[in-house]
Amino acid sequence: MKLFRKVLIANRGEIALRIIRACHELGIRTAVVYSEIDKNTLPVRLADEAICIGPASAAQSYLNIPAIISAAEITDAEAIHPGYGFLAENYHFVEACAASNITFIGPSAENIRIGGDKSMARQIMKKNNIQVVPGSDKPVVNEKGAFKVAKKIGFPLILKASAGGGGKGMRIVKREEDLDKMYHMAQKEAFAAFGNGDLYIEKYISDMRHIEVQILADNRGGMVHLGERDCSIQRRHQKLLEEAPFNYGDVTFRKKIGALAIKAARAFGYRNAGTIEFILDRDGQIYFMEINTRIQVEHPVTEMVTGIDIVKAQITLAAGRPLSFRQKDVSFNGYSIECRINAEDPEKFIPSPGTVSLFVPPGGAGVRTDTAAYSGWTVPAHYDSLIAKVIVHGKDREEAVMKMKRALREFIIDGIKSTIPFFIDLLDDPDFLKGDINTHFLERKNKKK
Ligand code: MV4
Repeated sequence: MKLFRKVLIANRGEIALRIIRACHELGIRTAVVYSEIDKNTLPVRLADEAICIGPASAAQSYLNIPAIISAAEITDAEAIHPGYGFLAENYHFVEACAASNITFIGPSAENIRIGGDKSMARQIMKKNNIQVVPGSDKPVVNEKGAFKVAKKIGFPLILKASAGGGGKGMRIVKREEDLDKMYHMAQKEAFAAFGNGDLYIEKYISDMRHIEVQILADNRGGMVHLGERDCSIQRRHQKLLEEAPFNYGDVTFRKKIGALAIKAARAFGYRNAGTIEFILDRDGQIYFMEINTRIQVEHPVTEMVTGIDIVKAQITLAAGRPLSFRQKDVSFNGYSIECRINAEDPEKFIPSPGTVSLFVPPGGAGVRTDTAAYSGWTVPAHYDSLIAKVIVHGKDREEAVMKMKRALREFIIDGIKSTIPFFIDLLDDPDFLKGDINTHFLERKNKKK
């Protein structure tokens, strides 16, 4: 029996193409939605069908739930893959799919609702004896509540938006006298961004590493982890480079953090593909941070070291199939690094949309480029500026770094600015080469200049 006859892809760019490829390898027909400005794009060309759902503005196209449900009905698609961003973590969309008898390729609406409520997710972890950073058990109701928690955990602390992620509504508070002001600033920012000003508090962990674990879960309680990724190289809360495995980890570390991730995912009753994010502090303590209920941009590094196609797995699991392998069947081979190439000024990190006059992605052994760009394509200013992901695989970190350097040097993107020069510089940094990185690596590197 076929998994699905046809899948609708409710996304654009490289991830839409990634999903089209997975579907076609599974013998599933594809329909893709697109906005007016995305008419001349590769996903539109390569899917079996394409449906225009509105103008360039995401609110009127890729976020337009009725238009997307209609597109699925018109094309007779049985399932929708949301990709990442846009509607991927909108549980109302999952409910709208269910109401129209369309399978949502992803976790349950409840998984997504809880995953989007960061303070609630924290509480669930605490109840299940999974270590979280000391902090508030619930969103704090006012500055008085914030002071109460601060008395208990001390300074520095960090205020985070319950509805957040991505750094909006986040503030580090170093001293008691700053708390009142920072609380109100973070709350205002969170409300403006999410329509919800709830804040929770954590003790601030300095020099943390961001380590996350990929999970796959079927609908019958079967669950495996696909190992960890180090996503510590970020700038303004945007991940820029990810690697797998964690360079300073070993088999014991992977077993420990993998088991922890499985325990966390079980506590959520998790289904399909997901990621458990952890904070790793300088003493090696592991704390739960968040659960991500979508396919992530950086999923290819895990695919490279495990040989498992995570998007195909998502589709198979959403069709109700059980996992076809067990934890002991998951093996880890070599080292992988991903660089996110953005259409941005590499020094100022401001968007650089425009027409790509020449586009020649790198290739060769152990190099994968996930992109929907081509020579003559115009990068629209309406969406995020990711235009390509270069992913390499080598026998160890050193080989992967060398491979990435040579791949980025041969990558031709003319007509617009890209972040390639930034990565070529980063890959020569002595501390990066030692693997001595954390989430503040780039801020410090910038100061040194
Ligand atoms: C933290 C932290 C320190 N302690 N949590 C979470 C989302 C990610 N983008 C940044 N996050 C952090 N969470 C605890 N308990 C440090 C960061 C962090 C950060 C925070 C504020 C401003 C800049 C930052 C840069 C990297 C990491």
